[in-house]
Amino acid sequence: MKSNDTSNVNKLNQARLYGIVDLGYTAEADLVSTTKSLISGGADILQLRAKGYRPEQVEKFAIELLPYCQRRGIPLIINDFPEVASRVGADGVHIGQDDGSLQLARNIVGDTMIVGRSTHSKEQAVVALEEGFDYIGFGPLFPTPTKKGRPGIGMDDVFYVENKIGSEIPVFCIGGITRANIKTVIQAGASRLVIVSDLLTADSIESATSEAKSML
Ligand code: 3NM
Repeated sequence: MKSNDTSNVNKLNQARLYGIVDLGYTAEADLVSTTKSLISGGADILQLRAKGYRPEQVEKFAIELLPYCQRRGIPLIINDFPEVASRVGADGVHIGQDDGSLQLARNIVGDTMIVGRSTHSKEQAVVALEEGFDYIGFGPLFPTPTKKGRPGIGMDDVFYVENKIGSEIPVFCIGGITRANIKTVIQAGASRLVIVSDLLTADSIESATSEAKSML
């Protein structure tokens, strides 16, 4: 079952650039400034990703970031932790292939929250659509330092997934996407992207984000 929060679903449907506030790149002390820079640069939706952190730490980070996102009308999605998303009143949760079914997540977060799924093949993308997820990530298109040890799946299936799935729910291509290769990824059929390290390691996160956004 998809989210029944029409306001957030509308924002999701219009989103082109999905930014991630990733504790792998951002120090705890910089979480708020990074969030503000991504939003000012034009990120349409944000995820809080804190691999290796305990749920109570993620909850603390989320509580810190939510007011800034809410003030600017940017949905905040919590990676991996439906319980945290539910407790802090986030806009959504993002879960991976090994994190159980959509129904399991819905049992925790309810019917209004956005629930997204990582998919790594066109077959997984089709299954996620059929299951009823609100959006999918599709990748990693290229090898990436943000998910070490994963081969890139390449761009051959981007067109198929964008047409078959993207006509129903938003498809965000992810993994190794940078300002230098955005054009190629768009030429392969993508219309919505997630960019993490290229933005978070830039001298100016805001300028890098706005440059990426202008190419979408
Ligand atoms: N998920 P960057 S790839 C968090 O394919 C994440 O599901 C992926 O970071 C997936 O933009 C990825 O630095 C890393 O490559 C994205």
